[in-house]
Amino acid sequence: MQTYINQLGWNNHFQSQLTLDSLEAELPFRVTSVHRNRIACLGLDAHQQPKVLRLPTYTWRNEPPEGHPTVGDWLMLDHQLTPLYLLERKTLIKRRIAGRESLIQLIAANIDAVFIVTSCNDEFNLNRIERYLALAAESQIQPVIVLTKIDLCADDSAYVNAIDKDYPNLPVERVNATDANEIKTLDKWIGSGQTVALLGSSGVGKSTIINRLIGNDEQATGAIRESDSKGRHTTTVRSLHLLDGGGVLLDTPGIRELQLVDSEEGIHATFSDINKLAAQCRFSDCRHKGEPGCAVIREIKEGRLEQRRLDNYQKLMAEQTRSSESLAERRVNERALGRFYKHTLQSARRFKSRD
Ligand SMILES: Nc1nc2c(ncn2[C@@H]2O[C@H](COP(=O)(O)OP(=O)(O)O)[C@@H](O)[C@H]2O)c(=O)[nH]1
Ligand SMILES: [Mg+2]
Ligand SMILES: [Zn+2]
Repeated sequence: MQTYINQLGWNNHFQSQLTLDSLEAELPFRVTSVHRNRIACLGLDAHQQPKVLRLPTYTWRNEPPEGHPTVGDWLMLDHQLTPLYLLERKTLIKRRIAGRESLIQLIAANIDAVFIVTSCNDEFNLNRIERYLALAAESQIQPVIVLTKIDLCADDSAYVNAIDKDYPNLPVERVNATDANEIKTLDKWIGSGQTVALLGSSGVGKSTIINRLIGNDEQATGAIRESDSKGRHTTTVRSLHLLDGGGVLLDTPGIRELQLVDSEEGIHATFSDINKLAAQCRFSDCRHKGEPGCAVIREIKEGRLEQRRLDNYQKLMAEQTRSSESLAERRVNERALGRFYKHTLQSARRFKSRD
């Protein structure tokens, strides 16, 4: 029988990181939401009772961005419920953010599958879907496309075909998210102890799916008006939701700008067909922009590859290279700054001890 903690997603990957001593003296808690100044966690206390804990994020103020707890993380606590350390993550979803000191934002940790939620209307966008696919592939997370609002669409086959054509192995589920019966088709992706993150634009039905699956209206839902979207996003915080059957769902607010960072392998994997073709180009540094003997352009001319996909591949690669470069630069600067502080601190101490 699965224990409560297993239902929350605890498994061997985490257990194997602990010594026998820490298994006795420490308690694993899972981070269920992250707010500006605090995080919420769920686990069993020293009396084996389920407990919701709120901890100040202040504890991690000196950690680099990747050392901060994010939704889905496992955090070890002592029996007094003081946080000790984070366990090594199985998977991590992150993005580049502009104009902030840290440059990256952790979106979620320890995710087993992502539902890329998109609706059968103008919101549907293959370029955006490919962005999510690259993100999932980078962390080797199973992607599932969830097409919502099929009840509002006369014929959804065009949307299904558009995905099938380029990604024949990618599972596509078509649902009316407001219908609890139809939503059952998603159960097969959410085994006990599995954690599934729902990603996609605002208004596509992520919170609606979660409410139907957990059987109550825990998450606020609603149509958003893009024209005055200020504060109108119904979901504002990332949060985990435990299903009766034992699966865990992660709701996210629509992410307006999902900039890729450290995702080179994920992008390569998503566009592996173009990669294979590129190996047949006459020049090894072919940019597929009209060079002679270009296998990629030949494929486009013969109608077997869409120009759109090549464009998006190159765009995502350029973006990820840019973000990864500025991130690397930032890390070097941070290390240099660390040395600088240490140095001035030491001279200040020396100075002090002299007088
Ligand atoms: N008819 C219909 N309405 C839907 C469907 N999915 C979501 N909605 C509606 O779309 C609006 C936005 O849904 P919400 O779950 O808040 O989207 P989120 O921003 O992705 O969490 C709500 O009014 C939902 O009732 C669907 O499959 N069919
Ligand atoms: Mg929502
Ligand atoms: Zn080429």
